[in-house]
Amino acid sequence: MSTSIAQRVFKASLCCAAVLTVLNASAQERNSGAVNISPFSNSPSRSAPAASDSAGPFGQDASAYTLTFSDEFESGFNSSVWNEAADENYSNAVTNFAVEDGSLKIWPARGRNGEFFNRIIDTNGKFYQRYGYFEMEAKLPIGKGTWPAFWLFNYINGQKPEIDIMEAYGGGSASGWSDDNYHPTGYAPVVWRDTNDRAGFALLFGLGDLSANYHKYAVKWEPGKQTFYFDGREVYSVNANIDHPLYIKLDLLYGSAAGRPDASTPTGPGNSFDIRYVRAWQFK
Ligand SMILES: [Ca+2]
Repeated sequence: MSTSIAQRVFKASLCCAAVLTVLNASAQERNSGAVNISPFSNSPSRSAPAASDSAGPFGQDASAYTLTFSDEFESGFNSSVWNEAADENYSNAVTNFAVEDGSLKIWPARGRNGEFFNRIIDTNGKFYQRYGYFEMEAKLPIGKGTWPAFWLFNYINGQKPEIDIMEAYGGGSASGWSDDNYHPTGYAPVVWRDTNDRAGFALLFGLGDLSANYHKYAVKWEPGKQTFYFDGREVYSVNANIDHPLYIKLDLLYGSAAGRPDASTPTGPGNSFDIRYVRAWQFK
C-alpha cells in the first residue's frame, strides 16, 4: 500500500481512537465504561499452564485454535510481515524501534526537527484476519503524553472498523489512566464499527504499574462479539458486528490524556513499548 494511503489510514485512526474515544466521550460515558478490576494478583488465570508457548492463546483451550501468525521478535525486524511508518511528517522521523533482546521495542524519540513523532508498525497489505484470537505480551512506556496501542484496523469498502485491544492513554492520577508520575496503571479496549460509530469502550484501571512487568493483552473476536483478556482473564466484552478482515497495528503515538510529551518524557530504548511477541490464531 502506498505511503499516501497509509497516511490517510493513520489520520483516520487517530481520529477514532483519540478524539472520539476519550476526548469527546462524555463524563457519563467515561464513568459507565470505567471498570476497576483490581485486586488482580490472585487471579487463577495468571498461572494457567500453556501446553507450549504458542500452541494456543494464554488461558484458552489450545485444541480450539490454529496458529495463523506469530512474531516472537527473536531474530530481527521481519519486513515481510511488518511495515514501518511514521506520522504525516515522515521526513521528521528517526529510527526509534528495534528488535533486540527478544522484543520489538518502540521508544519515544524526538525527530529531526526536535519534535516527537508518531511511530506505527503494522501488517497492512501483508497480514489480515477476520475473527480469531489476537494476543500480545508487552511492557508499556512511561511519561507525559505517551500513548502506546495494540489494535486491529482496516479501511475497507468505505468503512474503518477498529478493535483496540490495548490503548494506554496516560494522563496522571486524576485521569484514571496512570499515576502521578505518568506510569500507566490502566488501559482501554475499544470497538468501533466505523468512524463515529463506537460500539464499546472501557477504561480498565487498578492494574498496577504496566511499565514494570510484561502482561498479555488479547481479544477473542467472534461473529458479533469481541471479548477482551488481560493475562488470560476476561475483563470486558462488546457485542458488535465487525466482519471485515483487519490488520494488526502496534504504535507509539502522542497526545494522551496528559497532552503532548515534553522535556519530562523519557526518550530512548530504556523507555520502550517493549513487545515480546504478537500472535494470532483462527478458530478450528
Ligand atoms: Ca520474544
